Amino acid sequence: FTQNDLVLIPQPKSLTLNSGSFKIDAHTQFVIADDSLQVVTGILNDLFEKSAGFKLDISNTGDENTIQLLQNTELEEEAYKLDVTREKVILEANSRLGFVYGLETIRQLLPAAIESSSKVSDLKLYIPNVSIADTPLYPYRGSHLDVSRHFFGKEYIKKHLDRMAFLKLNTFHFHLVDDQGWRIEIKKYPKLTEVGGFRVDQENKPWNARTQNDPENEATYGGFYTQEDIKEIVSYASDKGIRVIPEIEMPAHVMSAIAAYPWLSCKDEPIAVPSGGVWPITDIYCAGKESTFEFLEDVLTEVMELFPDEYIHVGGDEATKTNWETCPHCQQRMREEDLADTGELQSYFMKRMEGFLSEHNKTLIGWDEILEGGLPEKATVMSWRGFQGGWEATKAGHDVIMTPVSYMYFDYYQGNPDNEPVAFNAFLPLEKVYEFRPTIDSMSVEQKKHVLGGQANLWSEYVTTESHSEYMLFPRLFALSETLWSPEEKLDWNAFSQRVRKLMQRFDVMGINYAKSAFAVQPESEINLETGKITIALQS
Ligand code: NAG
Repeated sequence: FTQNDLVLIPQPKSLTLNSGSFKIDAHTQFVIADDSLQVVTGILNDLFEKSAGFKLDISNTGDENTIQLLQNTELEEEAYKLDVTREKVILEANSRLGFVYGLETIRQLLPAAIESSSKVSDLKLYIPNVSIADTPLYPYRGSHLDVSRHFFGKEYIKKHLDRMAFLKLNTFHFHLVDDQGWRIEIKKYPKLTEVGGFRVDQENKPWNARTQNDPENEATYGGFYTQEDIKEIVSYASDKGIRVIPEIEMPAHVMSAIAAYPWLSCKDEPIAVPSGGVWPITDIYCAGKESTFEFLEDVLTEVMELFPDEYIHVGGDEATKTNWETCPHCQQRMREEDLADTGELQSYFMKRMEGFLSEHNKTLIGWDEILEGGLPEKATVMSWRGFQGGWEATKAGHDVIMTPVSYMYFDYYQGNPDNEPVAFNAFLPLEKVYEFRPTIDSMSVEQKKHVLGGQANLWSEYVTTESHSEYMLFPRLFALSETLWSPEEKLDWNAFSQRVRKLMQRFDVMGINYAKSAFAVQPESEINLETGKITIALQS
């Protein structure tokens, strides 16, 4: 083995390649001290079972010809150490996460053929002798999927979680609510999914050409996750060391909820779940009526039961407040609470939600619009309209997750639009993603500590199928993974490109789609600082 044979993404913090290798055969055993680790051995065993035709036995003792998972309480939560020698493999970690990452590293060190779904004759399972000490740069390494604009079933979500674990991403942001579909069962409000989960099928038309109101036709396109589905997804993720953060949008991007329960809006008039884009979105929750808050607390109560994570995302983006300007309930609320404008009314709304979540030991996350009119006391900000919002929030001592459109919006084109599937009209090539750094130079050391990491967002207006979703995600998620995990001095575009090309071959064996055009263009583009959007200027 030479250094070139090691196709690891993300690059480990430190790695030494020694001569020789460890050979896995049908007699190799996993040794685990703690039975709870049995589940993580599946990362390799499930692959061996299909491609090699055998699984490794799991034992509590053993020395030669073993892969040993040893607890090391001195290591940080996400760290691991891997020592491969001719005799055995020692993987040390202090938590399930560390073991998952170590096993995923072993997986990437093994030949791509192990990913085959059928038996490979003459499969050679050699792991090069390496000594790795690894730990991530940032604790929050996220991937977001919008399942509202188009619905993706739970089996696809599980596949996505596998791929996240493969890339050592640890947080799944589940965008469950938007105008075009409410995707999570809420027992107290069954119409949210019965009505809000379905829309008139206009899948034959481009997103922006769909009519908004089509009462003539039946609402047949859609779907939702039952509470059982959600539990299954959350537990599947947890086995892979991935936390799941649900997003329950408010006060805007909620036409699906208003279609189910019109009394949630200021106008209390029936509307339909839109089949395509709506702009501006004037149907938003009424911030004056108490019933809105009772509803949201009920919904969040069920959501908190299902998602054990500390964070609950409550959206907050792009709220057009024209209804609030004229709604008597909202106006009365503003007088009573002494709020100067509707910006402050949104802030009041979010602060109430934050208070409720805090009482239940949850932390609110919101898009950076929640800064307007005053940030709730303990909120974490997801900065999407650039780095500015995040920067402001760190100054005020708040934690931040950076997801700026200019680097992290995977619904944008990654190549020349003439050759790409239709996407949002902006440009984000692979190389640009690789330039992503979650902190900005002008931040103080203290501010930088508040930047928990970054996240790529895949909005699904234009993404209608699973294979298209994969196309938008890969290989750009490779770049995200490495920029959030590997030490900055290890980030090298040329070396990374070589590894991406090789990992693409592995993806071929895994049967995962990706943008084969990823290297076809250079990021010769201009960023509009006002909107954060990139003007496409291509160079073939
Ligand atoms: C924004 C919207 C989102 C939309 C996306 C398309 C956020 C926080 N909000 O306009 O609903 O799908 O961009 O790129 O991104």
